[in-house]
Amino acid sequence: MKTVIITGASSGIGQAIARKLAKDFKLIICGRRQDRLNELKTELSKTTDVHTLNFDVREKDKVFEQINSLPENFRKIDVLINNAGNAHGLAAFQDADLEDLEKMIDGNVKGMIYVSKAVLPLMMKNQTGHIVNISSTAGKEVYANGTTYCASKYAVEALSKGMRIDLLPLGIKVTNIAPGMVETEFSLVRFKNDHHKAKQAYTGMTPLTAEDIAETVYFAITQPEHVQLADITILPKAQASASNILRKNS
Ligand code: 8X3
Repeated sequence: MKTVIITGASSGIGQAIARKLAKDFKLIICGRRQDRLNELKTELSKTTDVHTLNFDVREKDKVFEQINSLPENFRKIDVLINNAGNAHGLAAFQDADLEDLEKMIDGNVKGMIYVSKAVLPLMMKNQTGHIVNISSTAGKEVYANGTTYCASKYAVEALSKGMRIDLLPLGIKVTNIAPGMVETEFSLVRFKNDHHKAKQAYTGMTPLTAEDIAETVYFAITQPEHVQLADITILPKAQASASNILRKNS
């Protein structure tokens, strides 16, 4: 049975991916919140072997230490799902909090680099493997008040393309998945726990769910060995671009 490592698995899209993959894969679930990882492990252990790793992708040393400490039966990694990432604040560049901007570069870009660099030696030995990077439509199109979130996701797009080129001789596939609006804790984090603002983001329209993205990830990683889905953009029916959203009664 193949082994998949998923970052940001303690909630949202990462958690939905773990649930979706449990019937066919062994899982290494990584996240910042050990209590949530434990709950998920208890749930999914009924179906498959699960190992938890507790780190924030921004903590370089911890990322390497934890991944290097994987037990022997979890060290042959077949699939890496780089899912961890967040938006912090939605503000004009001149007004945005510098710490928020740093958090997005540190987590969404540097975190993805750390995890990939830590996992790759475990994958490279096999001459096969698959990396799935969760990007965003914010990596395709810049929108007002989103400068640095968009910059971080543009970087994810570049990392996906660059990894696909560099990992070609190693037999490792790279898939970039760019979702539009997905209702998870994403907006709650972006709006700093303001439930009203978070809810407003999806008013009058039906956003994607974390499960929709999990289905897409499952599809991408269960293709025949010779098939490499390079880039998938997934939108809700009611969204055509960052600013073209069809809302009822608007
Ligand atoms: C999340 C999608 O539209 O909020 O990555 O940038 S959006």
